[in-house]
This record gives sequence, structure tokens and C-alpha cells, in this order.
Amino acid sequence: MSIRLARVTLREIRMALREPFEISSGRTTDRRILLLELEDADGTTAWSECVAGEQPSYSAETVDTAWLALTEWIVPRLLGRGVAHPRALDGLLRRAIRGHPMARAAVEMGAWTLLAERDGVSLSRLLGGTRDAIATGISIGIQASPDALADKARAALATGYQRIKIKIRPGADIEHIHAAREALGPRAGLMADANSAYAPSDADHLADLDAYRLLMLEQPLAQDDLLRHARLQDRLATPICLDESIRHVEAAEDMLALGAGRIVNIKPGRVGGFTQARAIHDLCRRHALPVWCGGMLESGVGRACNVALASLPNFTLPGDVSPSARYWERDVVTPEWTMDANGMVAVPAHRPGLGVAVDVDRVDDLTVRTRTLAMS
Ligand code: OSB
Ligand code: MG
Repeated sequence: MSIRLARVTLREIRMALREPFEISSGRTTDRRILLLELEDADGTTAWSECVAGEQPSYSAETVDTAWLALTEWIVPRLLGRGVAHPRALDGLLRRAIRGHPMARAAVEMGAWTLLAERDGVSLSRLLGGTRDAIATGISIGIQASPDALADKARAALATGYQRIKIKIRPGADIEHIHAAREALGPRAGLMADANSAYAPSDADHLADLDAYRLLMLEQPLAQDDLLRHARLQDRLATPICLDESIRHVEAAEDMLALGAGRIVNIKPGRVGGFTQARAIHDLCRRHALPVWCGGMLESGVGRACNVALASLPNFTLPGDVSPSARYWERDVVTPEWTMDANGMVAVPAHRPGLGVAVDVDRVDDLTVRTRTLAMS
């Protein structure tokens, strides 16, 4: 059971998105992705991915802060140190290091994958997953015009996606949601994600969105504004879903106590890893709150982690786990992630570890920097 890291190699790879992705706080065209290769003292190896972005626009962390936190503080603290189980890493790292949840998660999730590899079980089943396929939704970035969005939304529905999420910001909201609703029809599952672009004083404006029967409104206010989300939720018929605000299970408890939202978007990479992700999942399940798995424009490595997590029972809403081809000309894993015509992504529940193989030659080609830290 125990995990003892002997070596960790960090690599930064660069991959161009097939199309730019715009959220309220910024636009991404080329992804810089931090990949980790972990090796246990027994020789078992596993890959993992850090979900930090290029800019501190979604949260405070970036690829560069994660690189610093991992190389200076997180990995040195763990090398050669045995822990009984990957879940022990969460508390150990949280006690020692304030913040940096995405950097911590990269190692914590990698340790779970190491254990899955060693035991010859899939990450899905190790985590307690029960599903064989994940219902999938698409996240469409802010488009230049409502018409352009309507075309994208219509095409996504035709491809099989089970729900459509559109990014919004002040100035690109009502008209965009209106166009998407017209294009999709009254029954299609439609939702909007604001990535913290609104203020409490926008409550009247946001209440106008109720008319569009959105499945949910994701993260309208700032990440620390739980109380103000609760006041806003009182004003809205549309359920609020929290993403950025939920950085650990305690925040989910606060959300429940305050009534700050009715749905949680769980991203394991945002909450410090699978231990926290599972705790949030279990808490929401006890309170009959649905959860779904969000995405961070991951490569096929991080996607494998999301698919595994989304196979847990309370992930009852479609996740942002689009197939590889939505993002990349060519992914870094084989087989690539695919989605069927009904919007389902298969869980590799009977393959060990991530369930996909990392194409190391391709990773080598894309690597712009690398650093290995090893047990002395
Ligand atoms: O808020 O869910 C978000 C991408 C980058 C940063 C934040 C978010 C997103 C997405 C993309 O919505 C989801 C995906 O990976 O397809
Ligand atoms: Mg979001």
C-alpha cells in the first residue's frame, strides 16, 4: 500500500489549442502544460498533470508558480519519505504548505495512479468509481458574436454532447444565452459559466437570466464571496454551481451551511487532489447535492484523472470531459480520448492506472524544459 517517491521528473510541454478558448478573464491559444513522471522506490512509475494555467486569471496559480512550488517545496519534502497511502499526502502537504493546491494535486494524484499501476487496477476503481462511461458536456468559450455562438452550440448538440455550457461576461451574456437557447431549443441542457466576472450589484441583471431555464449558473461572483453567493442564490431561480470557490472540503461545507450554491463542479486538480475531491463528492452525496467533473483544458493525462473521478456515483451531471480532438491536433496519449454519438466517454475501468499510455516520443517533441529530482 505504501508510497515512497524515489524520483520525480517535471516537464513543461507546449501544445496549441485547435481553437482559442476565451473566458471572462482572458484567452488561451497555446497551452503550457506541466507533466510529472513519478517513480516509487519499488520502481513503479506513473504520469500526472498539473492543471495550472499560463496566467493567474482563473486562480492565483500558474505553470510557473507550480513549477517553483513543486521543485522547491513539495517534491523535496516527499522524496524518500514513505506514506501509508496516497490519501495521507493530502494532510501532510496541507499542513506544510499554504495554498498551491494545483501543485500539490499534481503529486497527490500521481501517487494514486502509482498505487493503481502497482496493484494492476484502474484509477477509476481504486477511487471507488462505478460507472463505465461518463456523460459529457462541452464548454464553449466566449464567441465574437451571438450568431457565431449559436452555430457552435448547434454543432455541439449534433455531435452528441449532453449539455452545452457557454462562457459569459458582462457585455456578452443575455444576447449570447438568448442565441444559444434559440439554437438549441427549449429542452436542451444549457448552462453558463461566468468565472467570477460579476459583482453582487449585478443581482437584478443575473435574475433576468432565469427566463432562459439554465441548468445552472457557474461561479458568478469572486472566489471568496460565499456569503454574497448565498444572497444571490436567494434572488435566483437558477441554481448556482460553484467552481473556483471550492478549494477544499471545508469550503463545500461552508457553501452548504450558507446556501451559497446547489451544485458543485469538482476538479481534482483545483482542490489539491483526489482525497479532497472524494471528500467533497461524499459530502455532497450525503446532502443530496449533485456534482459534476469540470475540466481545465487538460492533455490526455489530466483527462484520464477526470474521467476516473467522474466515474464515482454522485457525478450525476454531465462533465466537461470532451474528447482529445476537441482540443488538440494530436494528444499525448494512446488511444486518444473519444466520445460516442450519444455523448458518452468510456471509462477504461479494466485497464491499470490511467488506462491510456503516454506517447513519450510525442512528449519529448513537445518538451521545452525538464527537471528531475531524486532521493539522495
Ligand atoms: O471554469 O470550468 C472553467 C477552462 C479553463 C479554465 C476554467 C474553466 C475552463 C473550462 C474548460 O470550462 C473545460 C474543458 O476543459 O473543456
Ligand atoms: Mg468554471
